[in-house]
Amino acid sequence: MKIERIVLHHLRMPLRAPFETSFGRSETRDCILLALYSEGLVGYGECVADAAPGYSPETVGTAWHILRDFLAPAILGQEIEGPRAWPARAAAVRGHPMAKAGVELALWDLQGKREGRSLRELLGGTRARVEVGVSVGIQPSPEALVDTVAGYLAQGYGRIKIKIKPGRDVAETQAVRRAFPSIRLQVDANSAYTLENARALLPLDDLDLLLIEQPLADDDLWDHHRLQAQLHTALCLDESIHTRRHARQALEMGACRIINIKPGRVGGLTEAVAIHDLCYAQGVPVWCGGMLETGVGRAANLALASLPGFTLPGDISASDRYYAQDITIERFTLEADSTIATPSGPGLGVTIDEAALARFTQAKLAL
Ligand code: OSB
Ligand code: MG
Repeated sequence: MKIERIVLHHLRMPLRAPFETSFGRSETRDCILLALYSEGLVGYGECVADAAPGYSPETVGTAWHILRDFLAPAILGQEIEGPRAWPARAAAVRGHPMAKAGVELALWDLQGKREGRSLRELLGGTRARVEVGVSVGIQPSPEALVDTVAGYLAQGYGRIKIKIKPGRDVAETQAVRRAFPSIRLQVDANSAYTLENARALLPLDDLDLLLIEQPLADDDLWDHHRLQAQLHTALCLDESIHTRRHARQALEMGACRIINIKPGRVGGLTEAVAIHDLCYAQGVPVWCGGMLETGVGRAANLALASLPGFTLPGDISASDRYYAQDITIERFTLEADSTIATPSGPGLGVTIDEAALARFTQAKLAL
């Protein structure tokens, strides 16, 4: 396919409720929507870099620069066989996985539209519906957290993840476990602890959690190995895993027993599927993480999570958990069994709501 034109949109969308993690609190969510034009079709991709470098070093600003000055010139006006050929071409740029993943996703959407096949089919997904959970931000008190969790359980979410940070961890998790003794529960620290102060987390080991996500630094596989050796509960890595090589080494080292796969963090769906395949072959459970995606990124995550190794529920909540107004016409809704249907239309299977897109666009660049 020949890529004739690329348009970048910097979006800022109001969240329905503020989202607080160990690295900060947001009331809005920024991202870049990419549109790649080829032979009468448009493919869309979402670059999940946030406004601030809290979760990862990338931001909307760095991704805009890398897309405009390096990644777009590597593909604009040129032929490319398809999305699987993109990682090799993008390899001249070191790092910046979220910027790269945005382009790759638009290429997957184009390929699906050309062939009349859904992204799920292209990736080899096997399920028409995927199990999902909800990621609950840090709340003002343990009581407020229990109330918030009760609300999501009432909506039908069958798995709850709560965000923790030092001083806002054990009492909160115990309160939720006491209120709901049998729910599927997990916690996410977003790298807020050191091996020394992670001792405070040892009481979590008695709460029958599915996993403890990324307690220690993003660049620290070894201390995750040391912490895992002190716990019965499985550690799950998010921020530490950027490539299939990291995944292999983390598993060999015993730094985790579960991996959270996010296409943006690993540079795109090709690498995401490779990490899935590696884990699936070893019987290691994976699940699809989330970055508060719009309907575009959400459609992709649903397709990815339909692969057979995604045996734990994903952070892929219904559209209305995040946004009163999304940029896709399609909205993803929760079924009674805590699943969401994977889109079945060609490519991502979503249509852009042009009025909503215009409303949320802060800046636009046509290349
Ligand atoms: O660590 O999984 C994370 C959101 C933004 C950045 C990092 C993370 C998250 C979430 C929310 O936990 C997942 C979602 O519902 O999209
Ligand atoms: Mg996480």
